[in-house]
Amino acid sequence: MSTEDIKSGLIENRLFQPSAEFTAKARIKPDDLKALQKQADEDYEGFWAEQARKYMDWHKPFTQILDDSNAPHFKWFADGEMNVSYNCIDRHLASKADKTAIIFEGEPGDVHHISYQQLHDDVCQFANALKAKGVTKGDRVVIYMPMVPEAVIAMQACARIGAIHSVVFGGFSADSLRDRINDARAVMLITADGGNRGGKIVALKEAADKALDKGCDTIENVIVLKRSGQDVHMQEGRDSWWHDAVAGQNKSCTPEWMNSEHPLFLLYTSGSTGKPKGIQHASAGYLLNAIVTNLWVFDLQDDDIFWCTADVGWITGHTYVAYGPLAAGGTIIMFEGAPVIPDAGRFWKMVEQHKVTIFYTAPTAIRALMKYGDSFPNSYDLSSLRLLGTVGEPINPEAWMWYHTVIGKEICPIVDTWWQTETGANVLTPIPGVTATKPGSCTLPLPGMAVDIVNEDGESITEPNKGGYLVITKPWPSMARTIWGDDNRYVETYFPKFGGKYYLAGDSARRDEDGYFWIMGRIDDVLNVSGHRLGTMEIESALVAHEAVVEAAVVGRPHELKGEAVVAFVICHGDRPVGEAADKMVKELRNWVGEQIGAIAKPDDIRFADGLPKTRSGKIMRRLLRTIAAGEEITSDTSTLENPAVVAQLQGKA
Ligand code: 7RM
Repeated sequence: MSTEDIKSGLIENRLFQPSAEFTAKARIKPDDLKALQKQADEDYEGFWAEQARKYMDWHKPFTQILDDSNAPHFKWFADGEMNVSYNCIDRHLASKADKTAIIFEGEPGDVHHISYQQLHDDVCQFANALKAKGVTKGDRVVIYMPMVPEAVIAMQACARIGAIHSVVFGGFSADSLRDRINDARAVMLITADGGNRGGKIVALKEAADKALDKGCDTIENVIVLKRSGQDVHMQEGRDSWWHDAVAGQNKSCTPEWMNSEHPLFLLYTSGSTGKPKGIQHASAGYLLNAIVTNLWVFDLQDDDIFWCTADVGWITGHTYVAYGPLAAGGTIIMFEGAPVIPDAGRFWKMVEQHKVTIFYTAPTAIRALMKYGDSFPNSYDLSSLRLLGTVGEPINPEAWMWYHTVIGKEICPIVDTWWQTETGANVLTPIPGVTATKPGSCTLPLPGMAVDIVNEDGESITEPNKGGYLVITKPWPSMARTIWGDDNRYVETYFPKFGGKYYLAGDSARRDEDGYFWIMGRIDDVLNVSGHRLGTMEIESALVAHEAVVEAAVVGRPHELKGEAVVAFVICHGDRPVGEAADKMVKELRNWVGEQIGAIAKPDDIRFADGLPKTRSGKIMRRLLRTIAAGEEITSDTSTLENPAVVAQLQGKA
């Protein structure tokens, strides 16, 4: 598909400079960034090698840097040996044994601090428990847990002994869990009786039992953490409690020295076909980008309290909770619950209580909390905050400005970080003490990252504001190595064009006059209306720029004359408009979009609901919306929806 003339009707010109105070204390100042960029431009492999030596402890130093002999299955530092868990924990013990590594808060309000020494002991004990159950290097271990420290302990313990973990988000159904266990041929499942989420208990063990009953023949052992305390069924000979499994285990466990390229984890992510892909990451390269981005992008310093709100079931929870900040010696917050329990002030109350300095969340959460008004954030002391971040989707300028003024009090830089499960770590992002930001732009590539926007023929698009394919033109250490068990799918999905030379991100993007990147949407989210190509996200941005609208999703519906018709699903501030109010709002929004982008982009159909169907990680389920827009029967699994009730509203049935 050509993205050549994706219409771009929305140009945002506000520019926000980091304050002199922020820059003065930042790890990366303008000259540092220049030096890093210069070095990366001149000798890109040498640049990464230097970072790898500087920021990681090697058991056996590498002599090779990039190995492209089996491209696009690239290798980095391939003859080196190290251990990820050693680098996240042991590396800091001499200087930071008593420093808090994890501050945990459960949804019910229980708070627990874990020092680096304690984390070391817990990880070692659990690693020894895994070994006692026969788990060895290369075995796959599925982790299906609430957002509790034991989830990180389990991940780190796997890393310590070279087992490959696959974290399955606790909101996924039994069927999804079963498919992932079977695809990975996992030998062990680690779960909990239940977790607290949204004021309810998520019955994880019950779902796990359902999955296992439906045939997960490779699973030999199940370890169950007692968290919620409810009754669960324990199968003799297969299931054991976490506390029993670790009882009597040694608090030290020599790390298994792993080859740099040994798979650290699989993380399943949905593809366009529906069959989830097991994205496979390597050890050393992954950890390297995780460390440097925590230092450069989040400016993580010794006295910071870093709260990335992502669940460990997503890549963000791997790179900015479980691995990166620990490898950088930081203190993280882990929160088990939902942001609106007991009320929409929960995040802000926690920021005050734990004196959070760096806060990283998704636009969907920002918009949801913005909807509750300013009084919640205004009733807490947010003055500890010094840096904010967003990830997961483009942030609309209105939400950006709210985040900037109401949460950041106009003094915190905002890092809008573009990246993917497959990239392993941030790719396009501001450097907070250096880059001037524009609301809605993820700004510029990090040093060492070769990002471009190209046309159908793979030629760089230099004309400002012209859309094209977002590509990464050189390999980088934390890139995915393959799709588990399906090398061909990896090549076909990510290197299908341009002679297999460029990594195709699957997003469309444009660059403005300053070279800043603006993500326009997924390539498959491009509509063709009467021969005009329109990015769905552009129409969405136009809709949310209207004062009545909180959130919008736009999809296409087959149309006899136009090719595709534009269907918009819209969430308004306050009550959902119905009857005459709805008709009036439809007219108003159609005209508005007409003014903002052009008549061609006016939605043919606008539907209002209380929320959009989203995955638990906050991504709009576009495939489901397309089904609804086309008036077809829903056959896909909607069990993982955050808010199943809105589906009937969007169908016009409620
Ligand atoms: C980290 C994560 C990846 C997709 C990606 C984009 C979208 C992510 C941004 C963004 C605009 C951003 N991994 N995306 N970050 N779009 N601005 N800052 O989300 O694998 O789950 O999703 O998310 O479409 O391709 S992911």
